[in-house]
Amino acid sequence: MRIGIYGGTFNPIHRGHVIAARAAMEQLRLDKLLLVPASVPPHKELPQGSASPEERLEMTTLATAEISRKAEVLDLELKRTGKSYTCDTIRALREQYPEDELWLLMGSDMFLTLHTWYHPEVILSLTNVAAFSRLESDEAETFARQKRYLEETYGARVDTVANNEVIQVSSTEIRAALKRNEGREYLPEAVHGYILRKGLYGARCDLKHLTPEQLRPIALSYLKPKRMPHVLGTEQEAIRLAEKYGADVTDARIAALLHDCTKKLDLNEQLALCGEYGIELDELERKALKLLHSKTGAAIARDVFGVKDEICEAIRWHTTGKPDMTLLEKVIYLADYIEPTRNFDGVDRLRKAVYEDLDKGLLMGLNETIREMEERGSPIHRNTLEARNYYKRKEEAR
Ligand code: DGI
Ligand code: FE
Ligand code: FE
Repeated sequence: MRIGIYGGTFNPIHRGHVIAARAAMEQLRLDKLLLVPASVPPHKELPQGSASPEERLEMTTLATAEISRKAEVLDLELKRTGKSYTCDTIRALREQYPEDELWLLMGSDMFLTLHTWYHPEVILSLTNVAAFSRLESDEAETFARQKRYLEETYGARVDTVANNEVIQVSSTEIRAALKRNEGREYLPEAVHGYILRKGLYGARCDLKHLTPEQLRPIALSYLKPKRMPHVLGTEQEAIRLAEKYGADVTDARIAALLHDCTKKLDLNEQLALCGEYGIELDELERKALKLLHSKTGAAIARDVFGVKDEICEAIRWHTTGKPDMTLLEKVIYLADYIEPTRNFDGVDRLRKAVYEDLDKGLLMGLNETIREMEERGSPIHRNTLEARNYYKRKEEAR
């Protein structure tokens, strides 16, 4: 495998990093890219008002949504105590990947001072180096000289990654912009949402009165990158269904954006939220992780975003359904089920039914869930069964 290693303070990670990372993946034909947020960078003190190491780790993870599915974030520098030295990181990664081709990525200023780093001979004996460079720049000659020096002195293998698009902005400038409530265009969407939600770098945002457009980046910041397309797809499907069946489009969008906001939490984290919000659970819910996120998601929607009851209820019932659902509840249940990235067997038949007759689609969806649960040997929740029986009787009465 060809593996890229991209370290940095990432305070915060921004579109300049994203573009550089993508250029490196493509030009070096990397099979994997490891992003390594630094804990205490050896060459500078972190400015006051910086994000914590954990927050920088989380933002870096969110940014991978705009880099590649092959990008991973490592916390090894954050776990190590004391200063982060690149040679220690490279030693650890070489041990983990003894047979692979490693490429340490860095900006041009870093590249030009590489021989002054702590143990450059160790670094250069364990990994190749790729420096980002702007074509048609006057640095070409300095670059070539440094490349030759490193090759001759350390037997290094050095390459360059052309990076013309490089966004001419630094994290320092972005932090200043965020303080003025600007800077959105320089940041991956979910990273910007995370900064607003946590009030990092002096950014301020009233979470209680958001339009769907304002809510979208913040909602994305709750998700694992691989779930983001699903939630965006659910928003689009909810708009179409709300328009077709006359539900409130704004309410549908807000419910769709928040419906899975607690999905990435594990069982203990879910149970802690249930305790905090006084959510009652039956025996099955206490051990079926997947049944908890709709309840905790509804609680977060109300508590953090001040969302009105109808929207919270739509989130609350999106996994199991229930008898006698409101129009908005049906729209969210079904948008979640048939949004464009869903691709299970029979999804097209279900899509067709949903757009012919909402209740017919709903019954089909409920039956499909029950069939799937039976196939997997998972216990079916009471609400799912009651919902199915209710809509079955309703159809028979027509
Ligand atoms: O959160 P999503 O994956 O987008 O979708 P969802 O909220 O509809 O969750 C789907 C999962 O929930 C799926 O893995 C099956 C599970 N689920 C749905 N109804 C029941 C259920 N699990 C059990 N045990 N019983 C149910 O009745
Ligand atoms: Fe869900
Ligand atoms: Fe979902």
